Amino acid sequence: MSLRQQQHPLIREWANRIEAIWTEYLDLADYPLPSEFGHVEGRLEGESLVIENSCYQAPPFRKLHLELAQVGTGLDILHCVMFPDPKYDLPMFGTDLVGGKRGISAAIADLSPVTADGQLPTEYHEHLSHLPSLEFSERRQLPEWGNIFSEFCLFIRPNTSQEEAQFLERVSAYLRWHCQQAAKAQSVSNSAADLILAGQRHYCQQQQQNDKTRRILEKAFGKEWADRYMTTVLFDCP
Ligand code: 18B
Repeated sequence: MSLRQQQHPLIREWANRIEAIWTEYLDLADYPLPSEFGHVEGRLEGESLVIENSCYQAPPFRKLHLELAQVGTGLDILHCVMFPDPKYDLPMFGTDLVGGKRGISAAIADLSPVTADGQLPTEYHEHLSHLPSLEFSERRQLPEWGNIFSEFCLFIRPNTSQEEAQFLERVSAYLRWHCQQAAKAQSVSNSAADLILAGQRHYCQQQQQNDKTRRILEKAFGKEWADRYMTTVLFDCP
């Protein structure tokens, strides 16, 4: 049985949706991850961790990464990042779901700016600021490294199935819009691309400071592996 079948229903549904939207809008080709990182199982200090990675490339994206993970039999994780080719002025789409039998504790998704002024492209800002505002009973506070996220970042603990459904609808809308914008993106000058690349590097460096992610990887695979994984698979830069 695949890992996905055993995971929290919201994780399974979000993973299925991400792949369906990618397939609908993008021309997917395999992205070769180092073979040791496709399917990984680790166990140190009695904590087992299973990771399943899917990775694609599709213009104008350099890399599309979807990862499902399970710690022991209790903690389920979905992680996904879309890395645009820096020749295009596109934000970073990222999402993380963490939870288990007692429910999802963290549901996060954002379209994050990478330009020096910290602003999303005008069309993105315009579109996102006109979406109807949503009620969630529990919004969560971003950590300090999370200053990379936009004002439209959703970070909640869903407390009802209705809130789960509302999260899923809104973040699917983010992803669909992003794919539609990407399809018509025009490439920028080399000097603009250098700035975008620097912005993507900064995004990755901030994400690498997530100690909650790092600790789980370290417990199952050790410090060195965890660092290599975070800098070459989760948040790498060309
Ligand atoms: N992440 N997450 O991806 N993380 O990867 N994640 C947690 O209820 C993993 C991303 C983000 O409060 C938690 O507190 C593991 C992306 C933020 O300090 C755990 C992997 C984004 C927080 C994990 C993984 C992102 C967070 C704590 C690799 C956003 C809150 C759960 C498979 C675009 C951090 C909780 C804080 C939390 C674990 C964000 C356990 C192992 C792409 C902001």
